[in-house]
Amino acid sequence: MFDWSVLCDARPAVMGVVNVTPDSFSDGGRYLDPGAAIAHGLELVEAGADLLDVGGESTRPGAEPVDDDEELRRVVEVVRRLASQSGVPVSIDTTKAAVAAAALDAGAAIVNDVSAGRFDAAIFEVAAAARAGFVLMHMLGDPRTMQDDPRYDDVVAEVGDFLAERLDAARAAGIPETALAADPGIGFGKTLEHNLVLLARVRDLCDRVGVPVLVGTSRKRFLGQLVAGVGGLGAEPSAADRDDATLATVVWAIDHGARIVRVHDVRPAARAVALLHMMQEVAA
Ligand code: PMM
Repeated sequence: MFDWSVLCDARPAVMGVVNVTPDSFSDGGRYLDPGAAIAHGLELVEAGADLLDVGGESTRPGAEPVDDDEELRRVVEVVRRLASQSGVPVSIDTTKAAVAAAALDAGAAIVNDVSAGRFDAAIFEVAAAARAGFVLMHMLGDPRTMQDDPRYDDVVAEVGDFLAERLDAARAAGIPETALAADPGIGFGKTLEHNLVLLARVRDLCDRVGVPVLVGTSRKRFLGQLVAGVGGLGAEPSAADRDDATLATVVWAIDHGARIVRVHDVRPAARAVALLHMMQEVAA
């Protein structure tokens, strides 16, 4: 049975991203070949990843959905090989119960669902039956429309309410408490300011949800906007040039209560998290 406390109680965990997609905003097309994706996953573990997140459907704003067969074709072999060879738990980044079931069968230990069970209700039962871990993420609407003028009265309260409600639904479907993690969904139906407020108040969110919080800022657009705009540091950097800004948010999130960070560039994040953990121990 998967238990988050084993992975992230003593020390925060770094989740390395393995996108087997042609169109992810950050690394689309680079690891579409299963061999390349597997090699990349193994490199991320070498670089210090505590777990790997394999995804076969891009969730970037405006992305077109992928059907079950295509998503299965992309991810199952990659999950199977990484689960048996990498030595770390593998999560499947999907919103589909059929894909989650096949990936868990192939050795995945966690379901990472950016819809938090809203797109395919059966996904909770699939995870419960496999005694898998589950990440519930907040998103406003769906990827096709989420960035069309997102609005909140109080983004932290509303994201917290959503996660609390979805956590209850997951518990009701039989997923044990220790298997659950929650994620504010940075960039999923949020403006630059919404993302900033959620990060600034990630501690409040941790207190609210009572399960480990995962934060995924890696290479996201708002980092480029921040560097160029508020930071006044020149033109907006491309996705591949946002790893330094990502690192700053990783350190912030961990220092404010997050227990899992999802990143593309694992090595600096793993080093920063280890260092931060040591400093927190000394300070305590
Ligand atoms: N971000 C992306 C995809 N999956 N899952 C979780 N739990 N949290 C995230 O922030 C998240 C995610 C988009 O990034 P990618 O296309 O580079 O994988």
